Parts: sequence; C-alpha cells; structure tokens
Amino acid sequence: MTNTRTTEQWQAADAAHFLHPFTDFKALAGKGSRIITSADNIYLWDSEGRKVLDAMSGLWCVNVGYGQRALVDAAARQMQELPFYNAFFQTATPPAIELAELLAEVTPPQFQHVFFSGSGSEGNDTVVRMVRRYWDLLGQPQRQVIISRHNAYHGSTMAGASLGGMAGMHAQGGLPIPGIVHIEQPYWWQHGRPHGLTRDEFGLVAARWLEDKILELGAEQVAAFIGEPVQGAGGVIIPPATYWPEIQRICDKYGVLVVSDEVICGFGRTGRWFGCETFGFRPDLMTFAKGVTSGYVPLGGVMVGDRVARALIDQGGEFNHGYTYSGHPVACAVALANIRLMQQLDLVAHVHDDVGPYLAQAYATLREHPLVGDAETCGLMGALLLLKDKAKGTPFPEAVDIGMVCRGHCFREGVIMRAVGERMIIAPPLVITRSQIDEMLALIRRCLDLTLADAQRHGWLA
Ligand code: PXG
Repeated sequence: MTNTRTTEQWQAADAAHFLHPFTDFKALAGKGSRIITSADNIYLWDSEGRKVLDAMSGLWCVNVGYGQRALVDAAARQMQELPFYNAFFQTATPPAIELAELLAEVTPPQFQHVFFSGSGSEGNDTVVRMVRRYWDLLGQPQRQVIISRHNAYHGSTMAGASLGGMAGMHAQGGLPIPGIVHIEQPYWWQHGRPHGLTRDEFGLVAARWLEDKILELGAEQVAAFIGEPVQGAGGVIIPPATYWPEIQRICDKYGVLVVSDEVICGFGRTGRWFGCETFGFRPDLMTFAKGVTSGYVPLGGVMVGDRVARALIDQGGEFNHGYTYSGHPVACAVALANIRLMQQLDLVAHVHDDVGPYLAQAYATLREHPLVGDAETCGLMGALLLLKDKAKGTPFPEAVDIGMVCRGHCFREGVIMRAVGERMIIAPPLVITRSQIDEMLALIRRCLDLTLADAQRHGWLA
C-alpha cells in the first residue's frame, strides 16, 4: 500500500481506531504515531520522507534486511498455488514438510521434529502443553512446574506472559498461571558486581539459584527450565560464559528438561545458527519465531528434541493441541526462502567472523564516553549501560528516565535503538556491513553526546 494520506490523516485514523501493543493509548493519541511507509536493506522511511537506520531489525526479526526479492516472490508464488490448507486432519502441504526438513538440518542434531505455531508466544504456549504432556506420558504427572527467570520475556499470551518475568505484565490479568515459578536473572551488574564477584564466579552463583529452587520444590515436581540464551527484551543481558554449562549440568542431574527460547537468539543473531550453540548447552526444546521468516510474515514454532519426540511419538495417543496456522503454507514458503538466502549469503559466518567482531570492537570504544558504564555485544546484539557516575557505578535516579531521553534523540537523529531502563540496546539486520556499522556508531555517538548535554544542562550528573 502506498503512502496515500498525509501524516496528520494517518495519525488521526490511527488514534481513532488502532489500539497498539504495549502502549499507553491516551498518551499516544495525544502525541500521534510515527508512520513508517517503506524500507530497504537496513533503512526505513517515514511518512514525512525521513530516512532512519533501523538498528532494531524491525523488532529483532528482519535478519536478512528489508526488500529481499526472494522472500517476496516465494510468498506470491505460494499464494497463487495454495494460499492455505491446514495440517490437522492427516494432511500436510509441501512448504510445511520442506521447512520441517530444512529446520532439522540447520538446528543442532538432537532436533529432528518441529511443531509449528504462528508466533513466539504461541510457541511458548506449546512448550508448556508439551512438557506437561511429556511427563504425563512418562508416568510422572506431578512434574508440572516450569522454572523461568525474573525479567525474562517469553511472549504476551497467558502462558507466554506467565513464563516471562515482567512484573508489569504479571500485575495485569492475574498472572502467572499456576505451576510457573521464577528465579533471579544472571545480570552481573545488578547481582554480581555489588558483591565483588567476577563475571565467571557470578555465572556459577546465578546458575545455582536454579539448583536451590529445584531442591526447594522437590525435583519430582519440576518439569523444565526455560531461558533465553541472551535476554533480549529484558535489556540484552548477556550471561557470563560459566552460566549455561552449569544450568545444563544441574538440569541433567535432576532430569529437568531444558528449553531454550530462541525467538531472538535463533537464526544467526549470536553468530551461530542458535544461541544454545554460542553458549554451549543442549536444549530438549527450542522455541523460535521472528528470524525464521525475517519477520516478512508471521511464523513460530518449537523444535522438539529426540528425548521428548520419542515419548510423544512412540507412546501414541493424541496431543490435543494445535493452531489453525500451524504450518501455514505461505509462511513456510517464506521461511524456506529466508533460510536458503541466509545459507547463500553465508550470513551466520558474516556475523561470526566479520561484522560481529567489528561491532564488538566499535562498541568497546564507546566505553570511553562519559555516560557509558558498560558496552557489551554478542554477535549482532549490543547494549550500553548509561550511568550517572561510571567510576562509582552509580545509576541515574529513577525520576530521570535517561534511556527515554536518549531514545528521543535517536528518533530525531534517524537511528532506531530501544531503551530498557538505563540500557540502550541494538540488534541490527544481520546483512549490515562494516561501513554501515560505522554510520550507525556515528549516529549512536551523536545521540549519546546530545543526552550528555541534556544531563549537564538539567544538573542530572550532580
Ligand atoms: N520469546 C522471546 C525471547 C521474545 O523476544 C517472544 C517470545 C514472543 O514472540 P511473539 O512473536 O509472540 O511476539 C518474544 C518477542 C521488545 C519486544 O520490546 C520483544 C518481543 C516482542 C515485542 C517487543 O523488545 N519479543
């Protein structure tokens, strides 16, 4: 659809009818949305014709960048041939079968089966149903509890938001649902540094919170542990290298299933195909969405490892769960084109060997900035911690929403970053080049300088 109305007309119709996700409706209606009308490669254009560098890949999803013809053609072809058929009643479509086969090829070897959903949230609903079904089949129906982490994000459905550890979400709608408990996140700045622990020491401490919780509940009650390899929406919290291997050891010891939520980390984001490969653990289940289609159309799902698949398949009996769009042929055709394009472009190696290390080096230089207490990256995810006094590690007072001040400058200067509290985060398209990283860094540096000038002018540094 072309840009057929003025910005004001779009904003008025938007305010009149469209309730946006995670939005204060009243505040937005007073201000007006920014209308995005077109995109190419790593750039967006708004209805005023302004060009913006999209350092968030849409919403952590447009991994191959905008305007990739192969994905568009795959969708158009599939829509002509067979726009929809379901997978419920002993039927299947060629794109869904081929995608299942290709996913088995690009995921770690324990994954030979997939259950499709329409989104990451639905994928995590499937996870809850499936792990409980698994333990039922094994004759241990009391193994119900799933352990997750505070500040995790696993989606916005009842189960997704319950698995997530966002206090603001739990406060609305009576969450979490029963049988989901949370341990503390592996965030060194918050929980390790104040106690004088090195990152690696803290990684072990944080993993052992899981063991404490398993022992407190009784291992015979615990079905699974779920985590994002790197917490995305929580602020790009990169765990110490010691964390995930210790989580794996603990889960193995007590027979607890490991679920890796790869909705953000999957499909190359961390410099390997999946985040579990970067962090050295071996999940039994893996949720994916976003990067599977580079966001061109909605698709999600759960990779089912052999341990769970064997129980589900060999024991027989119907799994009473599924979605109209499980294995949607158009979504699967686009995912096939997307993954094949990633293979053709050797995009995972591009992140691992080239732009990932280049971004890490560029981010390290930002540590010299007076506002930046820490600058971390993992593959093509990055976080800047903005501090009032970096020498002492003092945060800004809560009344100063420093992240939102910085984000405002980003909007005006033409780069999209996300603010999570005092963490400024990025996850640019994986096709980004070194010179585009230079361009992005110049914009980020400028926004940090403007934020610093605000802080000085308002006396926030005193
Ligand atoms: N798991 C993870 C790890 C996610 O990041 C979901 C599940 C849910 O996926 P769906 O497709 O149902 O949205 C996500 C989604 C943000 C932000 O502000 C992040 C997500 C969604 C919306 C906003 O960073 N991640």
